[in-house]
Amino acid sequence: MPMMSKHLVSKGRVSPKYIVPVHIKYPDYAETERGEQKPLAKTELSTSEIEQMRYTCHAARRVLDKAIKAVHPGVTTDYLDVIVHEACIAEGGYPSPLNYNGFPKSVCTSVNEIICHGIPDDRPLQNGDIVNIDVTIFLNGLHGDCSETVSVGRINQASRNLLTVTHESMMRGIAAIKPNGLIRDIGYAIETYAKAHGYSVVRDYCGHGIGKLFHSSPTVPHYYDPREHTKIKPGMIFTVEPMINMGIWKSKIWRDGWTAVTYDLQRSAQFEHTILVTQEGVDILTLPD
Ligand code: HM4
Ligand code: CO
Repeated sequence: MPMMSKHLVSKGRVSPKYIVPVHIKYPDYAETERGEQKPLAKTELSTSEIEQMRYTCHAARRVLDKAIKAVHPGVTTDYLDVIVHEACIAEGGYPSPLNYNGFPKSVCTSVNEIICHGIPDDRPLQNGDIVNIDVTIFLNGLHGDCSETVSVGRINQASRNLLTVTHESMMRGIAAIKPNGLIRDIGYAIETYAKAHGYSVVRDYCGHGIGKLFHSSPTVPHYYDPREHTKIKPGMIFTVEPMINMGIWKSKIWRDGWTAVTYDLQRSAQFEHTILVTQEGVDILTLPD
């Protein structure tokens, strides 16, 4: 074990992967372990598909809530993976991360300085940690995506503030969504709020369109990008998932090729909803019922 401060996450061991029963409908990448096949030219959904999307997104929330309830000091992120894997199957769905571009597990679990795409392993969560659980389920041919960062046991005031500000920045980003407005309005609202609290916004990972594909257009930056002129249209479905850092925005990736960690090893938090743009405004699809 290398010398490491107790504040830092060390990499645990990754267990062998689980299988999904054959009665569950798999996304196209499940067997190839590659990305998604994109000749799905039409990404807009019909009215009935949007109703299906509401169901899928509610299922994602139920799965996430089960995982959050399991978070306690001493519990491994592997155990959270088992909970999410089984809960997705119990909903009749497939855990979207599993085999997506070779991702080895059914959920992303990102502890402390991990920004996103943490791979569940055998490291027990410690009192004072923060952990983001990012759940995506593929159900009825559609993906639904949500995440929360929660405390493990008792966390300090600085971490509590990070969680509060990160959640509020997501909600302000969502509130900035206006039909016929611009995608960049979202990042403007998030960045303005996060910076006012002394935090930085991750630039290397963005929100994304979601539906028949796990990741599609539009790309949704959580920072202000003045060059971005994409219009927000009714019927669009995408995620808002700001990653907010206590230190600088820069990131690096572990040698596992997935785990994104803050460059300065300070903590990062994230919250995520899948949203539908309506004629009037916005529907948050991944709220609890
Ligand atoms: S892969 N979560 N997330 N996340 N990918 C396994 C679990 C994963 C992602 C991801 C946030 C934004 C974008 C993406 C993405 C391509 C470029 C292949 C479409 O992979 O955009 O992937
Ligand atoms: Co992701």
